[in-house]
Amino acid sequence: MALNLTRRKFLQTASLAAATAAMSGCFANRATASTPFVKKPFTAPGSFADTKTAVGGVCEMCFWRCQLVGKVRDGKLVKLEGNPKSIDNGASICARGNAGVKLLYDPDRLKFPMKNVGKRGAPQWKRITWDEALDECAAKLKGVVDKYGPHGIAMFPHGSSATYPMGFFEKVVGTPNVSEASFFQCRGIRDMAYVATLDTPPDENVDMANAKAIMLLGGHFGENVHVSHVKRYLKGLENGAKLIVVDPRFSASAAKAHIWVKIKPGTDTAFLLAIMNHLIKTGKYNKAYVEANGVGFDKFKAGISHATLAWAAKTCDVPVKQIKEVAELLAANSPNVSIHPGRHVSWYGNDFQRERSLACLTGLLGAIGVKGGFVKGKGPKVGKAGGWPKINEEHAEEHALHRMAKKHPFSPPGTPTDMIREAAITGKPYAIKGFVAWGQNPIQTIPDQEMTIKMLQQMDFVMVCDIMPTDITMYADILLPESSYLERYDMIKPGTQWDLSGKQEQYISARMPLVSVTAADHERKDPVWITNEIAKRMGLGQHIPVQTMEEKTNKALAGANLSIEQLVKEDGIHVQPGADPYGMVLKVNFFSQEVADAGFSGIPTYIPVPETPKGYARLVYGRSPVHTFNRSQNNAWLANEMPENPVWLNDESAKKMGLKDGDRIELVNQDGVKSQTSSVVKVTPGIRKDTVYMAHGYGTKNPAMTVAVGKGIDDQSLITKLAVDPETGAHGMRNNFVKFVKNGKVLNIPA
Ligand SMILES: Nc1nc2c(c(=O)[nH]1)N[C@H]1C(S)=C(S)[C@@H](COP(=O)(O)OP(=O)(O)OC[C@H]3O[C@@H](n4cnc5c(=O)[nH]c(N)nc54)[C@H](O)[C@@H]3O)O[C@H]1N2
Ligand SMILES: Nc1nc2c(c(=O)[nH]1)N[C@H]1C(S)=C(S)[C@@H](COP(=O)(O)OP(=O)(O)OC[C@H]3O[C@@H](n4cnc5c(=O)[nH]c(N)nc54)[C@H](O)[C@@H]3O)O[C@H]1N2
Ligand code: SF4
Ligand SMILES: [Mo]
Repeated sequence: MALNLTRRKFLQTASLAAATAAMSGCFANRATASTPFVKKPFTAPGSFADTKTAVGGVCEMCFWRCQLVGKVRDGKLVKLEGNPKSIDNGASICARGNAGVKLLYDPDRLKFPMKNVGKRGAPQWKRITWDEALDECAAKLKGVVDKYGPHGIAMFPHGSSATYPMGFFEKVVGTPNVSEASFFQCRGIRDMAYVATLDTPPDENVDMANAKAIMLLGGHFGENVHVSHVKRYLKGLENGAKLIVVDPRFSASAAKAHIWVKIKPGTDTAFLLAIMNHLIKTGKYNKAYVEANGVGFDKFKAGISHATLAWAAKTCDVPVKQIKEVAELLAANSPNVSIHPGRHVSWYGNDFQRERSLACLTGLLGAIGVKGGFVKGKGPKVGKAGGWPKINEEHAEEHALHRMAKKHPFSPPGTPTDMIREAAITGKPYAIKGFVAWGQNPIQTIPDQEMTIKMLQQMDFVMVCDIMPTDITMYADILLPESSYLERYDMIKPGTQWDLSGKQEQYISARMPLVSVTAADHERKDPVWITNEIAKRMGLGQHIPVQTMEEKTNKALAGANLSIEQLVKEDGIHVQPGADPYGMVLKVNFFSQEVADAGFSGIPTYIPVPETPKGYARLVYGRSPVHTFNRSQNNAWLANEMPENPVWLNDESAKKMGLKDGDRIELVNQDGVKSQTSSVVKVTPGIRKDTVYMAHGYGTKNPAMTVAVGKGIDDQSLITKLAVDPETGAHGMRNNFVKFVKNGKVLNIPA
């Protein structure tokens, strides 16, 4: 009772303070967030000694959200560093994090609200006022809702700035047609498969730092860069962990591996089933854990007994000896093994079963709640803030396309992308006529660009809120410029740490502006302001939960007895004692009745992928260590590091094709779609003959991205054949095949 009262009082004080702060700033540009400086600057090296240190930065060059400080000289941000107080990334940040400075001052950034007076896809921009832009967005979106219902709107969000508007569209407007890139093209399958198997989504931070063995499927750490994640992985290797990397390509991780399994793409589930079958047959699994916590183990055991080493060797094109070696190595180090759950897992359309297999293997080894295994660090409690009331959520649920069609019962939150696109194009089972992209670039993020463009062209209205003129902005009717992550209050980043320092600690950081957004040459605004202004104009202003980003931040911090002011006093990060991450026991659904009842295989099953047609190789993709998807392509510093994406080709194949390293080429896929831009070949023994590889995110088409336009090849433009994972409705994107084109001549790839 007393605590509740105190908390309530605290909340009232916090929102009062925030309201006062908002009032005092209401005549200036609304986004005039003051920069919190520390009184005694952190030691700054060399020429940065004359700078002031701004604290409270949280990076969003990618979604790992490392904690930053900014070096500011004469009001200008000149350098970013890891916040030395961070127990997560520490003082380290990656190349992309560093280059945030260049994004902030990129002359190509969106500056003013714009109206497209040309065509979608071939825009002609006219600068308009915020009032004009907001009036038009609200009127058009309301028009769609009035005519077609709330489900007539689709929203494609991604990133921290999109969470507030997403709440508005889902809960207040009431549309289910929200497709988040992080779920449907990234990790949604993984999370749902682990929940079906272990009752909880995985923490990517499997305890690699304390593992005796680590296994990665795909997972190309070093190219996939998330600072504290990579630190854990490297610490594990430093401590002597044995590394198994399963990848058709000699990735940065494969280069560090004790065993590199050069697997045939798409066959990983067969590989995992054979390992599990071998461990069971030879009695080398964790019987104690399985007996105590296994569900449906006998069914599972019988159901995978066909998966012999010889079968998998043939299916996966891997020697029997090597599969056995991997199984024995895992068994010898069990239970202290990190079976990494992966992150980008939307691969082939058979991915739910692979992710279930990974979770089952974790359980079979008893690698749960133990050092080196599947653990979940307990983070600190923070308050919820900026949550919209559930005015129309019921309407949304009733109109969710996958529920109406009784499909994809394991869909992650939102609606499967493909169902939204289909409905929009066919008008069935209902019309979708209003489109909002907020922090997502669906042109390069979602397979089958032609379908995406068709969907956009049939809309009555398209609104895009972004910071850079990426390709999706070319399809906007109204384009809204947002302030960047370095200029706004935004989100809370809590976390936990036990493996790097050995101390069990938790932290709470909040994104604060490192520089002021106000300037004469632009009119960027933050997502709370933009969303609220649209809500008011749609006649929904009475539901607005917070007035400003600062209020939202303070409210969330109040849940941890903190405030912005207090956090600044603590140099931007509050650190408190943590909790023991070990000891967790989870039951393991080896056979899942729930999955079986939904009409799928309740025992993890390998579903074969389409074979590579003669003359082609399978196109797979991954990360450039110095870029984040497409979003960083215009960053001059990063573009300088890797201006285009070389296409990896097996050296023996290259020789037969007459291609040399560095030759300029184009690609053409199985549907005759040719890349609109070119790149160079990287000739290497480090890739299978049936596979070619390139980094994702290149090949920008928008001339407004003056650094990036036309550089490298857009992998997505060649992914015309898509797969949909039946359990989740998420996309599979690696069932496309390409040939090389040199000087206009199509070159077959030898088998
Ligand atoms: N072919 C292929 N497709 C893929 C992938 C792949 O590897 N290959 N990867 C998949 C994965 S794992 C993911 S997570 C997704 C990523 O998908 P996206 O998130 O769509 O990828 P980005 O290219 O980063 O595009 C994000 C957009 O947000 C904008 N943006 C950046 N910061 C802000 C901000 O603060 N506010 C606003 N309003 N906008 C901002 C950027 O300018 C850009 O237009 O793509 C998926 N799709
Ligand atoms: N620098 C940088 N780091 C990033 C990002 C970024 O944009 N830039 N994005 C972040 C995000 S959102 C995500 S989701 C992650 C994604 O990063 P990951 O989760 O590591 O992505 P994967 O698709 O698992 O890994 C790509 C690797 O899979 C291999 N591969 C292709 N097909 C197969 C197959 O059939 N089987 C196996 N075993 N391997 C295969 C490819 O050769 C490649 O080496 O990266 C994150 N980190
Ligand atoms: S990993 Fe790099 S880009 Fe991602 S949040 Fe950290 S510093 Fe920023
Ligand atoms: Mo992702």
